[in-house]
Amino acid sequence: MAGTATKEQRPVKPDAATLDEWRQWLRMMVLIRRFEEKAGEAYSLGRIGGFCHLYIGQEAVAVGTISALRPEDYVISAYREHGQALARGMSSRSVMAELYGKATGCSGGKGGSMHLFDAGLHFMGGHGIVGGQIPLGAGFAFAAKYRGTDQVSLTFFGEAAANIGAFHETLNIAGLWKLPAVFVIENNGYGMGTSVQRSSAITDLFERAASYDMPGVVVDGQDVVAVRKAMDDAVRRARSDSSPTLLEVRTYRYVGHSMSDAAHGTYRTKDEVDEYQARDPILVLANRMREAGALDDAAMEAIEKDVMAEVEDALRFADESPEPEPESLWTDVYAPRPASRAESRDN
Ligand SMILES: Cc1ncc(C[n+]2csc(CCOP(=O)(O)OP(=O)(O)O)c2C)c(N)n1
Ligand SMILES: [Mg+2]
Repeated sequence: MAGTATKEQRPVKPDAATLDEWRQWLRMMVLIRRFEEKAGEAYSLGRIGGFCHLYIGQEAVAVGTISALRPEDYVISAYREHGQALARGMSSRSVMAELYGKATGCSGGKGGSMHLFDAGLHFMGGHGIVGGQIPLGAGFAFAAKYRGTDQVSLTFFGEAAANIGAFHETLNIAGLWKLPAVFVIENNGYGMGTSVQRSSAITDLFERAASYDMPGVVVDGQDVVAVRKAMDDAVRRARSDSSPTLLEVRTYRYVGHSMSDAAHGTYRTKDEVDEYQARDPILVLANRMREAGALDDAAMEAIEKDVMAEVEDALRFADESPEPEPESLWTDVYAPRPASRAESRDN
């Protein structure tokens, strides 16, 4: 009922714990933004090689979803995953060093930008094959259910990946077997230079959930608070009822698909980019905090300063770290054979 704000509808003033969370989310989103800007610069200077897909503009998706998880829950993603790795708790140093291909990187310098892994944090990659991670994400959910733990599996993928066969096969089985999974479509409107309108028969992608007997939810990805709320509901369904959710987050990337295409490309207008930037997720949260009296210019400057010090430190660390030893080419190729299996086979 537009314009008839009753007492109940008036926004409740956030309590201290909420404001504290918002502060953490703001810092994390600023960290991801500055980290990515500096990674882009380092790429242009030839310090980072190979593929590199920046996350600038999409920060609220990683922060709003991952912050709802417990440490033992699983996270798996595609190649645009630097921000998700940071939001999951990987250090700026280990992510930057991986982008630099250094031995101190999270994957020993052998994975690079698209293959960030940290099994201790249950961050299961970083995958370069479009949609390849979607069945794996369901696999983690199946493992949790099979073992009787209450872990939840969160799988990220782009809206273009939602057109591949593995998406449909996975959601079918996740719906049928009631897996504790949250499937997040990061709908940034484009798969490389092709808009969702040109590649999908329906553009309300969350509606595809109906075919797989699971709730389909859509949320504004410029608003981290809204993303978190939708994710809280999805996690509750997964953990308590062992049931999956398809969560479509409408987001936007401000920069090119990867380092090889121009800032906004020929497939979209600068006006379109400007429109999203006017509702930048960092700005939206910062304004919300200012309205609640929880942020002023000095506090924002302090966050920026603190974050820049962290990113500069990560760049220095990556720069000074050693290259992987040539012998390391032979390690981490296959998992070591467990001793018990080795014995039974040899006998
Ligand atoms: C199986 C496969 N096909 C094609 C590619 C090339 N490719 C890399 S990214 C991409 C677009 C994917 O777009 P989307 O899923 O929307 O994710 P976004 O890049 O927008 O985050 C394509 C086609 C690939 N890596 N793997
Ligand atoms: Mg996309």
